[in-house]
Amino acid sequence: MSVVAGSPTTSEEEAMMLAVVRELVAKKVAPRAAQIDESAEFPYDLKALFAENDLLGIPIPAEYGGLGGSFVTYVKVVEEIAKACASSSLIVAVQELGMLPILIGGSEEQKRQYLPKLASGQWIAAYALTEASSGSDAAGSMRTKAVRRGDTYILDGQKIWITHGSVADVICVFAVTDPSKGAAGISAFIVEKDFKGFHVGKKERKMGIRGSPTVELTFDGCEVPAANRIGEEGVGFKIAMKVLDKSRPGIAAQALGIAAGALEYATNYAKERIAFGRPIGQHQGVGFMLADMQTEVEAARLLLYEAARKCDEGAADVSLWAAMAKLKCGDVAMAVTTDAVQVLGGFGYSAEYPVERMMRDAKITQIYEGTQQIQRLVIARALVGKGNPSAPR
Ligand code: COS
Repeated sequence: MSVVAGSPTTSEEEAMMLAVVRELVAKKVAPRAAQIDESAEFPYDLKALFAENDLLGIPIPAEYGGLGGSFVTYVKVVEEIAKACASSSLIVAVQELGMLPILIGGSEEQKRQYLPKLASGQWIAAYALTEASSGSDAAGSMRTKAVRRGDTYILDGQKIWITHGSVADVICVFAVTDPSKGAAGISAFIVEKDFKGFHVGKKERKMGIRGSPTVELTFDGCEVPAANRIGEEGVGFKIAMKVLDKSRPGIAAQALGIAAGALEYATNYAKERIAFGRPIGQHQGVGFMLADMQTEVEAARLLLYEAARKCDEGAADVSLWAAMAKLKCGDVAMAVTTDAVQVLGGFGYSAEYPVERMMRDAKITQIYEGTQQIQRLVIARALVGKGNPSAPR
C-alpha cells in the first residue's frame, strides 16, 4: 500500500487507497461473497488479504503500527468492501471496534503491547459489552462482575452476541467492579483468549452476516492481570460509549455499502431486463424506485462522511453525528435492499442473485451497535437533554 504511514491521509493518498481496495474487492472479495454466506465460515484468507494491504488499522496512529489515516478514509474502505460482502467488511470494522477501547482509554504500555499486533492483523480483536439481560440498557443491567484479588481481577459472567468472539485473540470486556455505582461502577479489561477461565460458547445461526461469527463468551473465574484494566476502575462505561461514538460510523459505512451494492445491481438489472418491449428501468414504476434509492444512498453517504469528519476532528457533538449516520444508513440499507429485491422480482428472491443476501445482511445494521431506537434516544438527548426521570413533574 502506497499510503505514507504516520501522516493523515490526504485526498490523493485516500484515492490511491480506495483504488487498491476496489480492485481487491472486485478480484478477491466479490467472487467469494456468496460462498462465505453459504458456508457461514470466517474468511481467514480475506483477513490475511486485508492485513497485507494495511486495512486493519487505518485510523490507528503510526507509532502503534497503524496507518495513521483518517476516519473518513476508514469508513470509505468499509463501504467499498460492504458493497460486495457485508461479512467481510466486518473484518475491518470489528478490528477497529475491538482496538478502540485500548486506543481511547489504554495506558501507553497497553497501546504498545496490543495495538501493533492488532493493526497488523497478527491478532484479531473483539468488543464484549452485551449480555443476555443487558442490550440497550448496557449499564443498568450488566451482570458480569470483576473482583480484585491482589494483582488479578477475577471475572465471572457471560456476554452474548459478541462479533468475532470465537476468532479473536484479544477481547475488550466490560464488567461491574462496584455494583453500588451503576454506570460509574463498570470497568474495562483486556482479556486474551488464553487467559484461564475464558471460554467461547454457542455460535449463533443468523439471518445475515453469516461469515462473521457471533458467539457467547463465558468468564468462569477468569483471571485477568490488574495491569490489563483499561483506565481507572469505574471509567469503563464512558470508554464503552466513546468507542461506540467512533465505531457506529463504521457500521453506518457497512450499511451504506450494502445499499450501494444492491442499488448498483438493481440498476444494471433494470437496464437489461426487458418487459413490455423495453428495459424495466424505463417503466416509471421501476425508474422512480431507482431514483428514490439513489437519492437516499447519496443522502446517507453525505451524512456518514460528515460524521466521520467529526470523528477526525474530535468534535464535541460526535455522539449526535455518529448516531444520525447509523440511523440513516441502517434504514437506507434496509429500504434499498428490499426495493432491490423487488426490482429483480422473482429472481430477487432467489439465492442465485446477490440482492436477497444483501437484504438479509442489511437487517442487522438496524439492530447492532445500538438499535435504531437507541440512536434516536442518543439524538434526542443531544437535542433536549436526558432529564431526571425521578424529578417531580
Ligand atoms: N461519551 C462519553 N460519556 C458518555 C457518553 C459518550 N458518548 N454517553 C454517556 N456517557 C456518560 C454519561 O455522561 C454518564 O456519565 P455522568 O453520570 O458522569 O454524566 C454515563 O456515561 C452514563 O450515561 P447515561 O446516563 O446516558 O447512561 P444510560 O444508562 O442512560 O444509557 C445509552 C445511555 C442508552 C445511550 C447507552 O446505554 C447505549 O448506548 N446503549 C446501547 C448500547 C449498544 O449500542 N450496544 C450495542 C452492542 S455493543 S457493539
